[in-house]
Amino acid sequence: MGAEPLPGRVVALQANYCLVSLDGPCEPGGDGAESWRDGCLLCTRRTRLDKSGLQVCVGDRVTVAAVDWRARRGAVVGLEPRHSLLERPAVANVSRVVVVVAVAEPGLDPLQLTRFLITAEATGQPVEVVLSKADLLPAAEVRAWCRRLEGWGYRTVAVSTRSGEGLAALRHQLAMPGIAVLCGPSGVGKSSLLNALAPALELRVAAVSGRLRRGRHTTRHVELFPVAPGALVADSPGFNTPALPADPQTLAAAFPELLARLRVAPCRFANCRHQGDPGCAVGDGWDRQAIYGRCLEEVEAAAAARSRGGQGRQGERGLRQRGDRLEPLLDPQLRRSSRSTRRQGLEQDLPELEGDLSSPDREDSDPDPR
Ligand SMILES: Nc1nc2c(ncn2[C@@H]2O[C@H](COP(=O)(O)OP(=O)(O)OP(=O)(O)O)[C@@H](O)[C@H]2O)c(=O)[nH]1
Ligand SMILES: [Mg+2]
Ligand SMILES: [Zn+2]
Repeated sequence: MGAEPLPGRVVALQANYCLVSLDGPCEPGGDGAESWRDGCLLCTRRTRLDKSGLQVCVGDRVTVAAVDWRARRGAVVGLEPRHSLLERPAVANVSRVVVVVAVAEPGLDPLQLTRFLITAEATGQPVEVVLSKADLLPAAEVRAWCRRLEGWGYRTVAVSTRSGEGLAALRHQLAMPGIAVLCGPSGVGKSSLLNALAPALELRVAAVSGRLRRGRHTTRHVELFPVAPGALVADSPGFNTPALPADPQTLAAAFPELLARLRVAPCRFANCRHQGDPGCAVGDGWDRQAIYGRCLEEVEAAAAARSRGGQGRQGERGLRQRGDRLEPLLDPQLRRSSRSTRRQGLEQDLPELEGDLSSPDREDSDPDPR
């Protein structure tokens, strides 16, 4: 006690605690997930840290004080700036995002894959695709998928934990220093892949179910595991419908094949929708044009709804109904939120902290299943 705070990394969040791996040599996947967790410190987050508005996320670099070595407890007292952030699943300081989709069971939906890729692109880090369950489709069809996704601009590797195909290439990719996140729909085999690469981890997996062969939300929280010296991989809970960005420019920036065409020549109009507009440099007939169009419509509809919402408040002439009386509507910044609203806000900001290892958090329960 009283010693210099020790640097480390948050590897999982559990209720109001976080699991921190202190800096130093860590054994890559050596003795399994349990012993890797046992080597970490279960840390509280000091209120001072909370009051500063900073929220700890898996992947964050932190400092830990008040260490009780026997109980393997401590307190997070400092949070270092992040160099990148994947919003969902929430992981800080990611070095690459690996979007995993199955070629079958559940079937590959190019729109859903695109939504995962858009979230991944927002990190500004390299994005790769893993086509899992390659054993479930004829090799020629798997190759066709790979070529298609490479045409979108993504390095793609087909893998199967059943046949072993592609596992050596994936191991090589994940062994690069930094944090790689495996994300994608439930049931595509993310945890199975980690088990195949590091069998000692013994992560929980479960068979897909139902007519659509969907996953069962088996993984309940994000957790980092060492797979090679300096290399951590995050397993994450699958979900179905990643959110889209708020504005069309950010959306366009998430389509590498569109950006590649714009680099050759710009469109005539700065606000070009790239949907057959006059003077569009992107042109027609690109593979994801229709998918881009659907995403764009959704982004535009959400923006229009937001601006209508603003007008709506003005239309109420500054009054709102409260029970059976009208009261003045305050500027949202001045309004004091009710206790329950404040709590909801906290839950939204800290989805992981509300769950624990035994109860599902927001990450795994999809609000609008498809
Ligand atoms: N045919 C086939 N099945 C696989 C393969 N890899 C995993 N599976 C099966 O797919 C099912 C789902 O695997 P999980 O690893 O639990 O999937 P997940 O992506 O981690 O799912 P969540 O944790 O729910 O997000 C299990 O029954 C696995 O045995 C594969 O390469 N081929
Ligand atoms: Mg899983
Ligand atoms: Zn254009």
